[in-house]
Amino acid sequence: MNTAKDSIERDGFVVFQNLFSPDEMAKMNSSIHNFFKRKGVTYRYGLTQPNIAVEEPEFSWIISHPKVLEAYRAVFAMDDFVFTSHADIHHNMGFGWHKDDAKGAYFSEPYFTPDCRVYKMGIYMNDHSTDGNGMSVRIGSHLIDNLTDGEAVSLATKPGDVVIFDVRITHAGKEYDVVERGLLKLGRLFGDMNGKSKIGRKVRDLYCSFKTGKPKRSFFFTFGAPNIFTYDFARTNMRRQIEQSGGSEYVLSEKLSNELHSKGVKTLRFEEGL
Ligand SMILES: O=C(O)CCC(=O)C(=O)O
Repeated sequence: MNTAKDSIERDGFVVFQNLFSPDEMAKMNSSIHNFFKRKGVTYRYGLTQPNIAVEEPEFSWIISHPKVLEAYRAVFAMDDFVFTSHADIHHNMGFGWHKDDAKGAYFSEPYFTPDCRVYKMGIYMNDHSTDGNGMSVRIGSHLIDNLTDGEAVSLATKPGDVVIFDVRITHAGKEYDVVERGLLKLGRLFGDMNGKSKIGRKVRDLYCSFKTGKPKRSFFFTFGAPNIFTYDFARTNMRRQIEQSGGSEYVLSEKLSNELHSKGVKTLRFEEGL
């Protein structure tokens, strides 16, 4: 029988169905909605909030949820793993094919090796079982150092399902269509090189609601095996999160750390700085 560990090591991802209840999904969706009413970083006319695990306690229950930890125990096939402190929420963000390795900058050693086991969880608020707008992956591409090899599949997730994927896998979110690309181009003509203007974002929000009825919302966070690959990823990713969020905090609250420790999961304090 194929275990979750077999699947993630062979394919680079595994889907767990119905991990969260409808009530839990409604709570998560409403937390993302309310958060973005008051805060968030506009980028390519979508909204994101990096470093949400450190900056916003409202999302802690998800990271330390017993079923989340059970799913991670299954993919690692061991109890010993570490929360990297990486977590972000997204609203109408679009992504082309990429790996979450910062093109190699997240790691200090060659990382296309079996010891690199840094696994991200993606939770999608909407039903992507037929629209192809959730996560797409190239099967087995976590073992390949390019963005083009591997059969591409769209993951047909429903609210409550989660995807755990190797951060080295080539993956994409919803790609921008011709109108959205046109909007970005128009913005650039007016000097908005990275789609950061709020007006542009509002226009795109209206377009997305008109096109799909509701915004695409998602939540991502990362755990890893206790080794150099995870520690490198955690530190360099935290630098990126701080830079993008404009914040300065990088240590998890005592509350979330203690919660994870009480369930046998390690956390990081970056005691020597970033
Ligand atoms: O929005 C998505 O579906 C994919 C997100 C993604 O690719 C990322 O966070 O690296």
